[in-house]
This record gives sequence, structure tokens and C-alpha cells, in this order.
Amino acid sequence: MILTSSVYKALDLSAETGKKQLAILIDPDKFLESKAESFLSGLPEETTHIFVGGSMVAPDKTESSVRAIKMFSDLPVVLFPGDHTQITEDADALLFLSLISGRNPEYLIEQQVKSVEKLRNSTLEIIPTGYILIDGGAACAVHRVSNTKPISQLEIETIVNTALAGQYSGKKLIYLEAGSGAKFPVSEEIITAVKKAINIPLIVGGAIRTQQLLMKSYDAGADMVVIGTAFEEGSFVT
Ligand code: 1GP
Repeated sequence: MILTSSVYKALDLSAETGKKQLAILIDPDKFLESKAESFLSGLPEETTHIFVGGSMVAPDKTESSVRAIKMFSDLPVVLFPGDHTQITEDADALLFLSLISGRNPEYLIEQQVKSVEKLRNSTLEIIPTGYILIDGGAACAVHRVSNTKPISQLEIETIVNTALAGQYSGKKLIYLEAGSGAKFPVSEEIITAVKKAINIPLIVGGAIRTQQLLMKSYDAGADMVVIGTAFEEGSFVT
């Protein structure tokens, strides 16, 4: 497993120096490759990464989406897969996710085991990531597909302990997820509490649709924010 290669190193360094990162999430299932150029050129210039993944993606659609993105963007492309079928060598890095807020072995270890055949001879940078699903006020796809319950935003201690359990198990990133299309994002209080407790970079995503919410998440302690829906729909409020 490669832990020191460039995508993670750069992210870790940015977190250490307080340089905030912005990832735009592309769901291959909804992505029109014919519009890749105009979509990518319309992204904010602060964008640092393109994430690619979705809860349910047709076979080979991840690979063709990544290729289309790579034709028009030099940004690092990081896989954020809903399952092991979404792993493609064409990306730069892979968030090797464990859904540590849930208790479903399928998303704690089974999908990871299933991905090994593709990964063991791969040059894809693998980044062990503790993925924590938090209640965003609406049933999201991760919730449905993984059949796990999100943690209530009121249970801050549980969220902090889950993040720390992830760090102690060797995760290199913690990802707080309110769910795509959630009603509200992860609260600033939670972001601050988790950031204070862990010493690895913190990613926050879900329901961030405005510049104001983006800045609030950064100010609370997010090292990287991930935005999908608002750019997919062209509705991001600056
Ligand atoms: C990434 O799932 C999020 O963590 C993206 O959420 O689509 O609500 O921006 P949105």
C-alpha cells in the first residue's frame, strides 16, 4: 500500500499549513461526457480536486468519466467509490473507504476485500479513509444503499469517538458525510469537535450549496470540502 505518494502528501501538507481544499464531486451516472469540457471550465478556480463516484454506477461508466475529465483537467482525480466496481486505474488516487459509522460488514470490510484483485497490481494511490455518515435531515443514497443508520448530529461525542477510532485504526483521512442532497450540512460544532480531536486531515461533504456554507465549514475546521449537487445542478450560490 502506498501511503506517501503525492495526492495524500499534498493534502496532508495543505491541512498542516491551513490551505483549504475544494473537491468537486462528479457522479458518473449523471455525468455527460460530451459536456465535460464546459462543466470543468465552469468550476471555481479554487477547485483543487475532482472526486468521482456515486452510490450506483453502471459498469465502465466510472472509467469513461475519468478519461473524459482527464482530457480537460489537470486536477488530481480521486475515486470516491460507492462500491468496488467503481475502481479504475485511470484515476490518480482512491479513497479506500470504510463506513465506520455503520455496522454493516459489507461496507466495513467486504467491499474492501472485493477490491483487492483490482488493486494489488495497481499504481493507484490508496488512501485509507474513515467515512462517517451523519444525519443530514433526509434519507440519502448512502443510507439506503449501505443499509446503515447515520449518526444524529446531537451525538457529538459518538461522532468524535468514531473519528478517533478511525484514526487509531490507521485511517489517513476522516470524512464527515451528511449525504448527497441532504437538507442540512454537518454542523460547525461537529466539524470543530472532530478537527480538535484528530490529527489527520478532515473532509466534510453533503448539502454545502453556498459560498457562505463553504466558508463556515472551512472556518469550523474542515481541511477539504466536497460539493456535488450544487455544481451538478449549476445552483451554487456565490
Ligand atoms: C460528498 O455526498 C457529498 O460528500 C456531496 O454532497 O451532493 O449534497 O454536495 P452534495
